Amino acid sequence: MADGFLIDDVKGLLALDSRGTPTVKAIVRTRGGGIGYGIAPSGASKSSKEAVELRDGGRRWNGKGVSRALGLIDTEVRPRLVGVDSRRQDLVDNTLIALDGTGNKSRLGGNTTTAVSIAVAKAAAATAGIPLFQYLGGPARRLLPVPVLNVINGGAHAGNELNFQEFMIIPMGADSFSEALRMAVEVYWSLKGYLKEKYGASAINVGDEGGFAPPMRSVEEALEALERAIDRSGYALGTDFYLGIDAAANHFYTDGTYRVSGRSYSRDELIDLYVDLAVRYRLAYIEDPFQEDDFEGYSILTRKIGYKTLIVGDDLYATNTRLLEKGIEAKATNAALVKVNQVGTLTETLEYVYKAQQAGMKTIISHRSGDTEDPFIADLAVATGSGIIKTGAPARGERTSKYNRLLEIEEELGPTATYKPFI
Ligand code: 2PG
Ligand code: MG
Repeated sequence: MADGFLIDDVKGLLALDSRGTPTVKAIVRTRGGGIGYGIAPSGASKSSKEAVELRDGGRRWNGKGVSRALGLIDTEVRPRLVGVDSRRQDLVDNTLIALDGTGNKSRLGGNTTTAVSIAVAKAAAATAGIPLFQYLGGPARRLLPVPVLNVINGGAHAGNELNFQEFMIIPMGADSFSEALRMAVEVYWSLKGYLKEKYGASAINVGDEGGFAPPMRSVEEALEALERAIDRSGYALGTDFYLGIDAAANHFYTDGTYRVSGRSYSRDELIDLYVDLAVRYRLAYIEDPFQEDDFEGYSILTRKIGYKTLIVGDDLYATNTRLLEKGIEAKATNAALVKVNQVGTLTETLEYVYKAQQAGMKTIISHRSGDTEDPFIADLAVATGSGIIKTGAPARGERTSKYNRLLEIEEELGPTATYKPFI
């Protein structure tokens, strides 16, 4: 019986992500006939501290091919993993880490290790015949995550002049995940109508994460539009919905100055802007408000408004436990974003998640702007009891695959499923 969990085969295959960029898909089979696949997603606004993707360079695929990564799965990863117990995720991931031998996965590629790590977990769950979220999180997990849905795209994800990257709606007042999703879709559609009326038909083109990319210039304009859309749908801001932003501040920072809505801000002025926006627009979530090395800026903002707003480290931590420890020490944030491919293995990701939770931080399981049909993070969100997921607008297949999987999980859990506001 236990032999059924032994890894029988590991294969690499090219897949396309939602931007049409090649990525690594790994397929793992166990002796017991369990099959699992994993596909590495890919970011556009990356932290400098992330695991490095292995790309071919050269002219084919504009240098973004992954044939070297696939070759390494065949020649190095497969021989080391065949015969290993697929339930020993730690052993599998430590093998990948040792095989890579660098501090940032640059030899095997974080895309390679991410795909293989996820595929192994899925193959083990399939062999055991239990749902992935239960395999990863145990039988007691029943908290469905509150979705923070990015419905206006800016920054590196859209062709407009909005400096903040993401403007999100948060259906906090729902009683269940499925109700939250319905409420969010209603607001998404009402936003579409509002944007078309106010800015014309081209305003409803969408960005990388399925949110609209209207020709707006100021961040207030975007938040105003969300407030209007919520109101027009018959919901109330501050009870049914809250708002959130991912500033992704690395991208509008140079030499000590931030450029927002055509104005320059010092860090202290930017703190005042966030405090003001948080009050005016009921922000329950602010991600990456400062450039990725400014732990002090984060601490000040967390001290000021952390009692009612999540201050979330994404590029700040890059799913890296050492950076997280620094953040815990500095009381930099009250929440940590989680992206498996920022660090490159599931074991390191789980270590990071539980360390953050033990320190009293919320964890948010997140997609990437270049994502795929793989719904893995939906299961991961439930498995880790995170209570929050960030996976884009309720539109485009690579985003809806996660929402649709959460609907399935909610159905599977039946009346034991729970849904709780996070603030
Ligand atoms: C982010 C992510 C996902 P990217 O900054 O949080 O929304 O974007 O994948 O481009 O890093
Ligand atoms: Mg971010």
